Amino acid sequence: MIIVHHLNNSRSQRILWLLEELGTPYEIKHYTRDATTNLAPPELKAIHPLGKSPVIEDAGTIVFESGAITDWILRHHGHGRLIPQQGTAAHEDYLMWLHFAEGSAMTPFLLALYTARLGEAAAPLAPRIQEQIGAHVAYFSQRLGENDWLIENRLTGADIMMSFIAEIATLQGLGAHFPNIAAYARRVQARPAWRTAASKTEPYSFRLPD
Ligand SMILES: N[C@@H](CCC(=O)N[C@@H](CS)C(=O)NCC(=O)O)C(=O)O
Repeated sequence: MIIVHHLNNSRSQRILWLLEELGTPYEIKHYTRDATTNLAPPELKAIHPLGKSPVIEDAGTIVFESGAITDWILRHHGHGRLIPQQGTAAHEDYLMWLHFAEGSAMTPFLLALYTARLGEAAAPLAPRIQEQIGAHVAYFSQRLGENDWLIENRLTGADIMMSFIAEIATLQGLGAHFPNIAAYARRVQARPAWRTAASKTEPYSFRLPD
């Protein structure tokens, strides 16, 4: 059975959601952030040297990096679900959006998180960081348009990955400028599979208020 090494209030939540969507059996090993530093506990380093979550174990293989984990789970357990057929333009699109989430869209959000610790010293960086958050979310919003989901307007692994961007963008108030992203985040969190995953890990600090 798949083991998910899950850190509370983390990007690992979307992996649990994916497994619930597929109905794939899995076990959660829970790790709790340090109350002062908010970092993962050292035990996670015994699973993978970086000590970050998500990490999964599947039949003896350790898989890290949530985009790779999403793709792994879909290829090995999806039976063709939530992934466009290989060789199609939709599959290429799926790969681009799968990687865009962590490869690009997260970066300005993380920069904002870290530079916030600098107080006034962060002021020269703030305009560029905010402009980049806006640019990435605007691109996401433009691509989504009036659709429910990113690729072929059906749920895929690309949405599993982009769901976290939609959640943080909405919680940071960007939904006012990009209402389709706020609606997308709510669409994600209204899914029965998402709610089942959330019920196993509550509270989740990126849950949108009802
Ligand atoms: N790009 C990685 C990011 C992994 C990551 O940084 N996870 C955070 C939680 S969202 C973490 O484990 N932080 C704890 C720490 O750095 O101590 C992925 O998507 O898997």
